[in-house]
Order: sequence, then C-alpha cells, then structure tokens
Amino acid sequence: MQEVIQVNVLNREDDLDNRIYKLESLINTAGGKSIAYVSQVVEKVNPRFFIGSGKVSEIKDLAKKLEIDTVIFDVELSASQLYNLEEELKLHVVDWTSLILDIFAQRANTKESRLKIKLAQLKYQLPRLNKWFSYLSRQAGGIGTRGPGETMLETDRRAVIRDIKSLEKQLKDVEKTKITNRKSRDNIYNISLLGYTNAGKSTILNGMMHLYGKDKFVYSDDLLFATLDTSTRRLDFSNTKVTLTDTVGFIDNLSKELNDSFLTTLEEIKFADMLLIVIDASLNIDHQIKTIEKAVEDIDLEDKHILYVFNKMDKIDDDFKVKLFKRDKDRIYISAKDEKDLEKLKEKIVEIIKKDYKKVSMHIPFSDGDVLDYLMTNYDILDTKYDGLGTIIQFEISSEDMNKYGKYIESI
Ligand SMILES: Nc1nc2c(ncn2[C@@H]2O[C@H](COP(=O)(O)OP(=O)(O)OP(=O)(O)O)[C@@H](O)[C@H]2O)c(=O)[nH]1
Ligand SMILES: [Mg+2]
Repeated sequence: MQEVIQVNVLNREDDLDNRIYKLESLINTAGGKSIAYVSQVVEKVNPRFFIGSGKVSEIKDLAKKLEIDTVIFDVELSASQLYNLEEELKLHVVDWTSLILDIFAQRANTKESRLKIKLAQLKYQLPRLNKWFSYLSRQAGGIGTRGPGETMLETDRRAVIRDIKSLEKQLKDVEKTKITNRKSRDNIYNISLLGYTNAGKSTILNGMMHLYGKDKFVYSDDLLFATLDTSTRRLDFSNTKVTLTDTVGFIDNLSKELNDSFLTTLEEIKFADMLLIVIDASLNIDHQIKTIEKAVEDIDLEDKHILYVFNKMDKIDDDFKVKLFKRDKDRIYISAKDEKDLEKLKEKIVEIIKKDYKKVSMHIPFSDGDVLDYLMTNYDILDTKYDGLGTIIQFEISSEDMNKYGKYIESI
C-alpha cells in the first residue's frame, strides 16, 4: 500500500466530510492509503500552487515528518501548478484527473476500454507537454532555443498528436460495431441503467438476469469504476421483452478528456426508451442527482421514460429523507440484493411500458402466421376468436407496434 497525503480543496459550500470520504475512496481504489489529511477552503485560486503558499509549507513539513513522497489533490491542477508544486514540495503530486485515469488504467481489460483510457491519458498529457516545452524554451533563453531537449519535446508532441488521431480512428471503428449492434435492438424496448459510480447498476442488472435472463453476468464489486464498458442483456418479463444496458458510472469534476471517455455511456442513453437513474440512497442524494443531470444535459430526454431507482435502502435507518425527494417523477425504493424488490422493479417497469399501450382488436389472416406468432409471444392476449379468414385477437399494444401492424386493427 502506497501511503499518501490527501489534500481536499473546497468552496465555502462544500461538505468537507463528504469530500474527504470521496477522495479517500478513490485513493483506496487506486491501491493507496491516506495517512494524513490536509484541507483548505479556497476562495480565490492561487495561480502558482492552486492552494495558498502557507498550506504548501504545511504539506512539505508533514511529508518530511511522516516520510511520505506522494500527495494527492481532489481538484484538477494546471500544468504549471503541477510543476510548481512538485518543485516546491519535492514530492510526487497527483491531481484528481490523473488519479481517476490511473484507476481506469488499472481496471481497463477490454479493447474498447483500453483504447479509451489511452486516449484520455494522451489528451491529459498533451497540454502539460506544452507547458514543459515553453518552460524549457524560457530556460534556454535566446541562444540555442533549438536545443536537443526542445527538439525532443517537439517530436514527443507530434508523436502524441499522431497517437491521439490513430486512437480516435480505432475507437470510431469500435463504435461502428456498436451502432450495428444497437440497430439489431431497434425493435425491442431498450432500458439503460445510469448513475453515480458504485450506486449498484451492475448489481441490478445481474439480479434481473438471475430472475429474467439467460445471458452471462457482468462484473460488479465494491470499487469505484468497477464497470468500464457498457454491456447489454436481454430480459424476458413474461410477455414484455426488453434489453437492459449497464453503463459506466459518473463522478463529478470530470475533465473534458475523461468525459469523452464516457461517450459510449451517453450514446447508449440516447438510444434508450427508458432510463433507470440509480441512486445510492445511503449517500448524498442531491449531489448524485446533480452530477447525473449535468452529465446528460446535452441529451434530449423528452421522449424517454425516466424512473428514479433509490437503491441500497437496506443500508439506511431512516428512509424519511429519501422519501422527501419530492418531484413530479416516477420513483421506486429498492435493495438490489433483495429479489422481492427486483420483482417490484420489474412490475414498475412493465407498468410504465404499458402506460402507452392501447387496447385493440386485430384480425390476422391465416396467411400472416408470422405476425400472429410475433404478437402471441410478445403480448398477453386477452381474447382469441377465429372466423373463416383468420384469427381475431384482443390485447394491449405498444405504439411502435401499433404503427407497424396498424392495418390489422379492427377496432380500438
Ligand atoms: N447493501 C447493499 N449493497 C449494494 C446494493 N446494491 C449494490 N450493492 C453493493 O454496492 C457495490 C457496488 O455495486 P455495483 O453494482 O458494482 O455498482 P455500479 O453502479 O455498477 O458501480 P460502477 O460500475 O463502479 O459504476 C457492490 O459491492 C454491491 O454489492 C444494495 O441494495 N444494498
Ligand atoms: Mg458497474
């Protein structure tokens, strides 16, 4: 276990305990251990170090006393702040973005997630490389500005840009396959799980798979960013067939580079008919909701059903606070570890899907047996009759199928 000093930098409104907990969880996930906690409320950023110089000396003394060589911040530092801090402290300085990148890098185990993390790392490095470049030119001053160091950096920079382009192209190809896969789900009702990291999305998917599916389970663990890829599973809610997609969790203060690596999550969301917004009821609810809403703010959610799923209800003593979450929104309170709750969730999902259903009577000629087959397997048929030409069935139909099979309708 690598021992580190953790530094929380706050606004006046931030809740210190919450921030300490969050940074510490990420440090643990990355395989480190916080053995000293430093924090500062920063009203005005010190351009040189981000935090005040007094704080910097405090950290320096602390590190010497505790014999620690790494300090981790919960904010993103600019290239020059990183450089100045390392020079001043003579310590290894890690900021919020590189900490998360490090966790991703450790965890990435599919082609797609490896490409994404590599891309995010290079994008993070590029502007920092630039800073170094200008720093070195200043040092060199005038004569010999085209020295070997600089040439090397310029080459590095070009190599990085080239690698970024190549990775972006490879990712596009991966995305193409995803689009094809999504197309094949066009005719089925698609549900996406989304939410803060560690809220329980993968646990819900696995629980549902156990009850209503046949595919293989997805990875879930008590770690931040356990899931780094989206994956879709088919579920059979008796006569309602759906797909359920697990996505990469959100976290706040993500930089642009990292947000880009979440793109596939956002693409999945665009494609979904229903979103299950999973919230860990045992942690700060408003904060999670705010982070999620910010992440999806550019996506048009107009025509999607949204169900708020308050999870881990078994962990809270007083569920009053959660139930105060008053909005004009569909919501459900569950524990993903409880099968009965998952059944309730399934019922709720089916109820929402069927809200748009209309009761119809259809006449299907005997020659269109495939249509009858489709309807019989996908709907609860309320009544069946026959005449000389075909079958007359009564059932509640989705609006999509209503458009598709409208010509068979006898009465609504
Ligand atoms: N007590 C309790 N623990 C839960 C519940 N649901 C999930 N967990 C635990 O919470 C941890 C995180 O669950 P995951 O399903 O991996 O969370 P996730 O949302 O997929 O997280 P990421 O993939 O990291 O974004 C695991 O240790 C689960 O066992 C619940 O209802 N109650
Ligand atoms: Mg997960």
